[in-house]
Parts: sequence; structure tokens; C-alpha cells
Amino acid sequence: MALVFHSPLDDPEPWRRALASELPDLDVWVWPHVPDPAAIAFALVYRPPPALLASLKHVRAVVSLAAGVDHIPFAALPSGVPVCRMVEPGLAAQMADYVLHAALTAQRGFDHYARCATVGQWDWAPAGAPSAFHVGLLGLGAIGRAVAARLAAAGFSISGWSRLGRTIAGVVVEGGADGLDRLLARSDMVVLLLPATAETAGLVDARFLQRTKRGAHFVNVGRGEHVVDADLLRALDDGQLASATLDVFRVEPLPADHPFWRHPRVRVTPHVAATPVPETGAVAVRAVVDAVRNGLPLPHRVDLERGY
Ligand code: NDP
Ligand code: OXD
Repeated sequence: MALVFHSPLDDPEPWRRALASELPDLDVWVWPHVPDPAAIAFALVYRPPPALLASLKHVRAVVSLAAGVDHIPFAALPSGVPVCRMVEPGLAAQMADYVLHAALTAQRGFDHYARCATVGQWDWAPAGAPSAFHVGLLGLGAIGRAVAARLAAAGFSISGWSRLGRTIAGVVVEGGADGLDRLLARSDMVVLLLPATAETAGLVDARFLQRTKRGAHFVNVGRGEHVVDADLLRALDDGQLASATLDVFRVEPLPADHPFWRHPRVRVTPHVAATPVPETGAVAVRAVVDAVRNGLPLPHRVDLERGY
């Protein structure tokens, strides 16, 4: 029985070592070096190519080598094959760090001081308490909840928005269109932690941005498809938004001529907010393999209709 690994980005060696340690009875093959496609029972993949998908005739579960699953063409999988999201603490901790950094930068005005420094301006303007700074998290899944916990520990006030509006301790949780309006109206910083689905595509458009608090900061660590780029640039230019911290884009790598690169109030990072960590990620893969072997419900199984 074997697991096939594929990623155009990740070094396979740390994954091979971590998987061998967690699942010593499973062969780990790095695509395209697959001695016997019929023996593939599990796949751990990021952006799997068509030939790999075509070889998964006997696969029992596919695990995404990313928290998002929009890189997997579900229709190319044999019917009924379960897909599981990567949910592991190493990745969630990185995202919590990234968003905390963005929140502190905005709340303490560190970007402002960096701009002042370029012209030698001493602009003494201390920030208030973080509790007076309201962060709105769109998406309260595995990652959104980890981010909420880290921001709460740092003293920020937090609201969240999710499809079902499930309660979370210490977070004002909103649901529906009215709930989104309420969250946007009170948030000094809005953070997108949503999956790419038919429902979330283009969510951040001119109408959404008009409903944000004037001068709010915007962070997108979800997916580029959530944002209408031209509307975001307009909101930055007319002062509706104070800044945008963007880690994900409609086209990645972000094309060299995209205006985000040069905008003075846009911070671009190359989709590095959080990546799965082999040691902890392999534990998550083992949980899926164990569940399959024991006939138990699979952890973090994707609803293929819903898209996450
Ligand atoms: P989860 O599936 O655990 O959570 C998704 C959250 O989004 C849930 O709270 C869900 O609501 C909510 N949601 C989904 N659709 C809607 C909708 N239409 N309206 C309102 N809320 C909605 O995902 P994760 O937390 O693990 O990851 C979230 C996303 O973060 C990933 O899909 C990926 O796109 C992105 N990501 C980006 C990374 C980066 O490096 N930039 C790294 C990792 C992830 P409910 O709880 O009600 O189901
Ligand atoms: C993602 C990830 O979904 O890197 O972006 O996990």
C-alpha cells in the first residue's frame, strides 16, 4: 500500500521523512516515480497534474497539501473519493503570527512611522490600547479560530463572520448579509480567511468596500478570487481603506506590471502567510489514513458540493 506525494513548491524530502516516521507501513512515492499505480491508496498533493489524477484508480482518500482545496479539480477524481483539508497546528500558528503582525502594524502605526522615516519626520502619535482596535475576521474555520485566539491573547477586540455563524468563546460571531454589514461597520481591520468557493468569489467589491469603516485596514490571506482588484485600488486611493496587506492574488506569482506592487499603501507577500509543516502535517495525514483503515468518519472531509 502506498501514498503518492506531489507538490510543485514543497521539498518532498522533509515530507517523506515525516510520513515514514508517522506511517512506517506505507510506501511513500514522490510523483512521477510511482512503481505501481494500482498500489496507491492515499495521495498528498498540491496542484496535482492530470496524469497523477488519472493514476488514482484505487485511491481511498486524497489529502490536500494546503488548507485550501481549490487547487484540486474534484471532477477529475474517481467518483466518491473523499478529499480532506490540511488542518494542522503548525500552519495555523504561522497564520496567527502573520495576522497578529498585520494587526500590530496597523494599530501601532508602524507603517506610518516607516513612511515618516523616509522624510525625517518625527510624528509622535502613540496608539491606544489594542482593545479599542476592532478586528473583523471573515471565516472562522480551523485557521480563523487560531487567529482569533492569538489576537484575543494580544488584547484586540474581535468579531467573526461565517456561513453558519457558530458560536465561539470570546468572539462576537455574525452570520448572513446583515451580520457582515455589522462587522464591516465596526472593524478597524478586516481579515479575509475564507475558502475560494462560488459563494465567496468577488465578495470584496465596491459595495463591500463602501460598507467598511472609513480608514479601515484590509488583509487578504484567503484567496485572490475574493477581491475585485480595481475596486480595492479605488478604495485605497479615495481613502476608504488606509492599507491593504495582500498575500494571495488572482494570478500567482503576481504579474510584474500589477499596480499592487507599486501602490504605496499595499503590502504584498508571495503567498507565504502559512504553509503546512511536514512534522505536524504528517500527523494530520496519519489521522486520515487511520480513519480510512478503521472505517471511521474522515477528519476535515471536504463537502465537494459546497467547495470547502
Ligand atoms: P475552513 O474550511 O476550516 O473554514 C472556512 C471558514 O469559512 C468557515 O468558518 C466557514 O463557515 C467560512 N465560510 C465558507 N464559506 C462561507 C460563506 N459563503 N460565507 C461566510 N463564511 C463562509 O478553512 P481554514 O480555516 O482551514 O482555511 C480558510 C482558507 O484560508 C483556506 O481555504 C485558504 O483559502 C486560506 N489559506 C491561505 C493560506 C495562505 O498562506 N495565504 C494558508 C492557509 C489557508 P462555517 O464555519 O460556517 O462552515
Ligand atoms: C493555502 C495553504 O491553502 O498554503 O494557501 O495552505
